[in-house]
Amino acid sequence: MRIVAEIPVDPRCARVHEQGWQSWSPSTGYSLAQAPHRWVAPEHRIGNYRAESFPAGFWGEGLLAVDPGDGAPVTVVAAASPTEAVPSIKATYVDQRVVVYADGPVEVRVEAASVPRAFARWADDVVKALGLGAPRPAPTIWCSWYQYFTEVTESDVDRNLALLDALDLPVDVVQVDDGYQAEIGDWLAPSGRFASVRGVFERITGTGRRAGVWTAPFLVGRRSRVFAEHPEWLVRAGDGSFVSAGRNWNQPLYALDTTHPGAVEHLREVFTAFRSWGISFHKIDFVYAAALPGRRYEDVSPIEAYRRGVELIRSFIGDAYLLGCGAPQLPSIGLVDAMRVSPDISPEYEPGNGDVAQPSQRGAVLNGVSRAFQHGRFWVNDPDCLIARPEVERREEWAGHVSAYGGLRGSSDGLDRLDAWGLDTTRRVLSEPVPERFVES
Ligand code: 9PG
Repeated sequence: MRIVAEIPVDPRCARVHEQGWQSWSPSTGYSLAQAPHRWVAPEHRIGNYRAESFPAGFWGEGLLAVDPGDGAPVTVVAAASPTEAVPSIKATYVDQRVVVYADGPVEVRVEAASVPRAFARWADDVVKALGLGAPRPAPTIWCSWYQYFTEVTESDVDRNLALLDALDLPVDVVQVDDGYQAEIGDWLAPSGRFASVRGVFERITGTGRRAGVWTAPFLVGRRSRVFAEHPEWLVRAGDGSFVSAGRNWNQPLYALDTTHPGAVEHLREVFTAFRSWGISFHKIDFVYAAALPGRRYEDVSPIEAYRRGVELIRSFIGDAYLLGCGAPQLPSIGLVDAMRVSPDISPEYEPGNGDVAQPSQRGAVLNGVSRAFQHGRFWVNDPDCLIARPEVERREEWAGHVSAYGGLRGSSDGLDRLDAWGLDTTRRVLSEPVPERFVES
């Protein structure tokens, strides 16, 4: 790491704003006295953070800002080529100064503006440099995850499909989340709760709504057929072992090598099948896996491997709408229509183990606010779905957040679980016009 800035500050009022690596990584501002959010359980590190350890101080992935707190301008330190390389940026307080270090090329900008506006101005310049057009407006969605989780059944989807019509809710896309598939990696084979994968999507489109599907296209679970039959498609460490992509669903996870011709054909097979079934919305999740460091078939950087993987999917899905989740933020610029900018919402306000990268309203709100500047510039922001059923703690606050920071708006309650307030609020949040931007530059 080399020093890239030394900023005189008022230690009582100064704030450092960190931006994390991927959708679920904590992103927010801190006073110098605060301890930044870090993982609590080591098994959540790979799935939520990039750094292997955090030395004392502040740590942003490709983006960090310092507000000196004395009225002097804000300093933004940002990746010089955010779609090619994302340096880690560290900041520590020493003797009336914040010293900023980076391990790769960064741009240091001084802006007489609030931190959100300073970030927005940087984002405007990135958009201009890359020649990006305005993002496509998002459809409204109903998502199965936050009511049924991995236990979703075919009849859960059918029942909610019927209720959408009965209640006349303004939902464009019915998005089936995790649980329809046989295994992580085996996307075209049904789980025991579905007669087939194809059937449910054809029934959705048969009602006149659009069908959406969840995948974790770059993850391969230890129990999957893909793992058993094609270990050569996985990213490896220097010693030849499989690189870990974390642990979830009670099994170890590995990363698909997006540069391997066999893996490319596998992705083609999966996504062209989805396309032939009329699926026009894709939530691609846990995609950080394609950007893990390791040995690949072709010798490309992890970010290059990630971008190739997403570009491949894009090339297979026609003009379907593409939502990134668990996605490295800066490396995704220009690749997705919408982006999850937060960890998962949960009926509980506080995260179970104190780690705000884990499901909670507190963590989802922190990220949704701190990444508001991205909306309308890099993509449409997805702050995660509205959940409005009575058991949701502080549900009025969550609905207020989705209303204020929702670019993509979704509902994820069993519609028969909503009371009058929940139903009215769902209808309202899904019907509101979405602002073009949340932060002006
Ligand atoms: C499906 C879910 C939903 C949800 C996604 C994502 O750290 N973790 O182990 C971890 C697990 C799941 C998770 C996020 C983090 O949720 O955000 O909307 O699609 O997968 O499994």
